[in-house]
Amino acid sequence: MIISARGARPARTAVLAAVAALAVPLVVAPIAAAPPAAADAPLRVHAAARGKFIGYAASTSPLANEAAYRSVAASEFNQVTAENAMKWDSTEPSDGNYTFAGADQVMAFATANNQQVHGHTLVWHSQTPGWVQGLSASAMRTAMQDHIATVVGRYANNAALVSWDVVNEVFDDNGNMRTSFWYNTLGSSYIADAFRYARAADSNARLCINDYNVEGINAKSTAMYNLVRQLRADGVPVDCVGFQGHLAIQYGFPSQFRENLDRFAALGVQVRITELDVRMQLPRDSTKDATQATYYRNVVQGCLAVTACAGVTIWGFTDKYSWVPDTFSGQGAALPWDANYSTKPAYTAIHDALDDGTSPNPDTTPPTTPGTPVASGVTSSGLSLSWTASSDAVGVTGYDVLRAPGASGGSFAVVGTPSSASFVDSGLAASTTYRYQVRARDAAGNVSSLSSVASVTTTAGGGGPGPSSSCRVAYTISPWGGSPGFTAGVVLTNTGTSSLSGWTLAFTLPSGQAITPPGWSATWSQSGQAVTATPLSWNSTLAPGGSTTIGFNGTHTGGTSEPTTFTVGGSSCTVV
Ligand code: G2I
Repeated sequence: MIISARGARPARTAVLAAVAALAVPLVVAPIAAAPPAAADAPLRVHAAARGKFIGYAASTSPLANEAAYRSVAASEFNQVTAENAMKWDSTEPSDGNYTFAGADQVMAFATANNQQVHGHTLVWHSQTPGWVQGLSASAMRTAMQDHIATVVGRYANNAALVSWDVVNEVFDDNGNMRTSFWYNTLGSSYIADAFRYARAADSNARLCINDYNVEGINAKSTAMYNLVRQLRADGVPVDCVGFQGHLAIQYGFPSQFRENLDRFAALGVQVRITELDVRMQLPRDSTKDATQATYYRNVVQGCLAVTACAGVTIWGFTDKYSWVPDTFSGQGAALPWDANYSTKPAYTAIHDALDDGTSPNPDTTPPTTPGTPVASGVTSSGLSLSWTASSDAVGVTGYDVLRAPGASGGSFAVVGTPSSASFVDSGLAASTTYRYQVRARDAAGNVSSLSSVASVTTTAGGGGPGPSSSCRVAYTISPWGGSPGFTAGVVLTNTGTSSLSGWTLAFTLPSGQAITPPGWSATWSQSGQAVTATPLSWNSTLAPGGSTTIGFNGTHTGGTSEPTTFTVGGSSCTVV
């Protein structure tokens, strides 16, 4: 509680500076290699010990270019949100032309540093290109479907991506629906549709609705509460509510913050603070810093007190990169690190709220590096890996298995999290080289260095009649609660060794099911129960290992079973 008592805190800045001087890529290990006093462990160690995430919003340029920024980001946080790089104007600036450089950069940094990624944001009135805003109702709905299917589908199989802000800021401060171009064109139904399209594209990611000025109990948060309750009653897949937390010391701390989290938790959703910052009138002084610190502490303690609260994300972390001064004239200094990466009382407050004595001696030592994985039982589509186990003073809780396509190039992504030192991989392409690495983790969230890389080439397969499968289909059907409708998502992957161009996917819909045109990300047609999908220009070529997510809405007369056989060009695909 006494935030000014930590005279030794500047040592953290020195540690970080030393880390910054090390070669990238940075992992958590450098800080733990010379364990500081237990109470000086980074935020992520304490947060993990409490079962929460502690996140930051990543700014594209310093994440790519600035060692000091990267070192704080890597060492202090276990979750990241792209501040701008996953928004519509970044990912689909013109109709059907997708660009993922910034989004992929955040994914790669997160994977290298064992961080989860929260996707932000799919449907918003801001930072959405003009071409979307002028569309007719049916074209706008199709554009939304296509955008969600493509952006969510891109990361659906990436274990780092754990959640999405599906819709953002749908309310005015008085609790009325915001009269955005979305609402004005489609009415409020766009909200439920967006969640259904997102679920169809990724059945695992947690799907969130997010807003500001909803932290306390007020007209806006009550409107949000009623909307979430209704959506869930209608069977709409809303899993989570994000409270942005853009606070200002001159306006006071939101009233009934904890009670507000509690009432949403009682609806069965996860809650989280998604964009925390606490601005002040400049210049800073020690009194304002102390008030700001109490706000940060209150938010973290509120989240800790509510089981359904998953964690807290800070909107940035250094005053060097913050949206606040550009938006609120004369205000700023909103973040826990100043523009020179020195910590402020706000940092100490967050740290000490997370480290409140329930974990008096946090484990900061990572497990030893596991051995290089060794492959056995290699077939045309799968293999087994095993490796020499890591050791840990407290105990290894599991491993991450990372895989990259090809003998070189291609980035590593987590494909499995076994609890012991072996893993079976499947769904691989024949005659294809893959690289594998493993790392170990312990209960406190410490992660070992990555093992050396093993390269494995699958066998040619064949032997039986006909060619081996060179496509894979993951089909997801999401029934609409209370109505005879459903949304279906199909992830089609080229598991062959050469590019797949101008493909035609065919399957038979179970009887009683019918497609409601037009579907998205493909040209769909149905004749009897036979369905075909042909690509659009942007997804007509799938490179080896590449995939595309397509989908459609449909109706059923009671049954929502899935098709069992899918073919591309007449050859059967593996179904997962
Ligand atoms: O406005 C604060 C946040 C409120 N909740 C949703 C968040 O997504 C939002 O983040 C801010 C970013 O922090 C800013 O960085 O969203 C702003 C856009 O509404 C972002 O500002 C934009 C500037 O307006 C653009 O001029 C600039 O090109 O950032 C862009 C990239 O730097």
